[in-house]
Amino acid sequence: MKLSVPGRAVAAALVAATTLVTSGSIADAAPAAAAPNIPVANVKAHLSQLQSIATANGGNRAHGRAGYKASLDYVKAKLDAAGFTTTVQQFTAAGRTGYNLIADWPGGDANQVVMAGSHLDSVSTGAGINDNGSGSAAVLEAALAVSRAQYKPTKHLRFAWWGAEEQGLLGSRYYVNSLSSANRSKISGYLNFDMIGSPNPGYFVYDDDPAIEKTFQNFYTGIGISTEIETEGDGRSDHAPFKNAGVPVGGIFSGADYRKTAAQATKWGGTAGQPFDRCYHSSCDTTSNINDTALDRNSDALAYAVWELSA
Ligand code: DTR
Ligand code: ZN
Ligand code: ZN
Repeated sequence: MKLSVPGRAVAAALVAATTLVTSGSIADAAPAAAAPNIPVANVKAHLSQLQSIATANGGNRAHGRAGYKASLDYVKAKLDAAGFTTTVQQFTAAGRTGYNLIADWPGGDANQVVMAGSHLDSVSTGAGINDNGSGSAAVLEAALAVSRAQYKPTKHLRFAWWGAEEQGLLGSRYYVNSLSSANRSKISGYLNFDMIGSPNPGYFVYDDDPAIEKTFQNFYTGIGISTEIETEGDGRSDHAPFKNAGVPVGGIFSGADYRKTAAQATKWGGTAGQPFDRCYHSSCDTTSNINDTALDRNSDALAYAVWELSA
């Protein structure tokens, strides 16, 4: 509507509002597309592939090792087949070549970019299936769900898989530093997923940005799960470079090597006095080191936030 004719604009808005009210149901208005349920079997199938990649490459998917590049090639092929525009960003860190994978979903407002990302590297001591095959597989499956739905969000969607997180957030920092300040300011939010299928899970939500936090909170409230604020990892994952550059950030986390308290076991189940992930950074971080219920809920939370924040 033109601002030069405010009277008309207001009148038109009133007519529209009246129409909605008198028609008796807001269902008559075109509803925003609802986020899909993410099939956890698909997420687990990606985890099996990442496990096989580690097994075939010396037991890990670490920065600078063959298992990392093979992981990236696996994710990239899925995205290319689904219609994403993918970019591999190469960098050098700790004397080895590293890679970030960026996948843009064509369309949406390029001045309002919503990003969801996870680190794809493991430590060298294991396959890294909860840390962080879980986030990587869930972000991949959410991206594939965008393609299946042929979702047309208002904002532009971008998905990312970071290299060299375990070396000190090197891939995500490289990406943020590589953006012009104009392009940085177009990112309306960055959502981070690092460890979302912990075997003795908690449900933690980052509290960095109130609107993003509220979005995740609404999801968990809707499925009857109480959450806690994530305080353990401040600055310990790939959202930190974005936050430091002034980008609003958020995310979810199911716990690492800290122990679950009795109060937490009462509300979430699981075992009090045991770590959320007893295989954190160990050789037992395999496909057996995943709680399917947590992975399922958190994958759905991820998709919900992507849909809601880009609508
Ligand atoms: N950055 C993770 C470990 C980690 C520990 N606490 C948190 C809290 C939130 C996200 C991540 C983490 C790793 O990759 O080892
Ligand atoms: Zn780690
Ligand atoms: Zn991690």
